[in-house]
Amino acid sequence: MSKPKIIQIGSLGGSPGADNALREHFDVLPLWQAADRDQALRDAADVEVVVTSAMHGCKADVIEKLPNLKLICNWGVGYDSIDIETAAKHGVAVTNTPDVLNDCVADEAWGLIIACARHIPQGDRFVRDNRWENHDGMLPLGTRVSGKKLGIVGLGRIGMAIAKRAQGFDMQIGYHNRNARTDVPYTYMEKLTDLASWSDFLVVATVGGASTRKLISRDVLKALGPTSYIINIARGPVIDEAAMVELLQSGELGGAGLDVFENEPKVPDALKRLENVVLMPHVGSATTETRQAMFDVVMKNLQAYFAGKALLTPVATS
Ligand code: 8YV
Repeated sequence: MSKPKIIQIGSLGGSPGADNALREHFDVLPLWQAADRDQALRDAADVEVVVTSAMHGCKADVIEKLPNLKLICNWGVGYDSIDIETAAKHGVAVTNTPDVLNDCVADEAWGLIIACARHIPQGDRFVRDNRWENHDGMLPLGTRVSGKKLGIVGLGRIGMAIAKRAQGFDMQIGYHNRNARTDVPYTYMEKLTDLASWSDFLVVATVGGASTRKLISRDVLKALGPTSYIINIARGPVIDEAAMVELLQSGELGGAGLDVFENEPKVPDALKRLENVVLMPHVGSATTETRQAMFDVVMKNLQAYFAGKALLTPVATS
């Protein structure tokens, strides 16, 4: 029996074995390897399914060239790099991988909070460089985390997992969403600047895309102030990155723990030169267990589609 055809926009190399598993079950057109991308898409006019990821996305140019496209399967929860409006216009369903990565992304947010406040990367370098052994100065004092105030921008599934962990640190929790939630005991703040000036640590856990672009503006960062930290595990463009760099340089913002950036994988050199930041290469979901779980969701959606069954995790496209 012939295998169903799919187009893969880019490698799912972040999930070991995923590319092979797709090839085992499907007749895969690896678009990133095509010498002539447009020709490859024209030749694939009968294909109904595209597999992609947050990094590779799926733009209108692909959607519009595939007249039989019915489904875009995203390996990742955030789908801001997929042109949802064009997909909806063409009746194309989109699936993502929610929930399975909440814990690991929340864990990484906490890693960044502690790493920033307690200078973990600097301490590691201090020991490796033999500065401790040589009595060469001291690591600067850190900032207490336990008992402090944690602000969460975007109290969704990942935001809730971050808040749950904060309870173990005896923290007060405030949050900002478009609307207050009625099912949580945390303090809602309608104005983002109010949440920022209240917070010791402000974690960004909101969706990406046009609706949240530069939501964390210069004013919000200034309200956070010189003794507080911004942590971002969501999407780079949610923060006004240029303003953040300036405020970190001038000391008007205390520090930053960043897993995501405006133009990945480019990270501004000015950020790399700063001591009060901890930088990670967009790896919130990057554990063996979670990456496998994400791929399992992709596979289940593909299998459901080709079996004519309901999709597991469809995204609302309109
Ligand atoms: C990426 C992510 O999928 O799920 C998301 O939205 O950002 C990540 O899990 C992963 O980093 C590969 O791009």
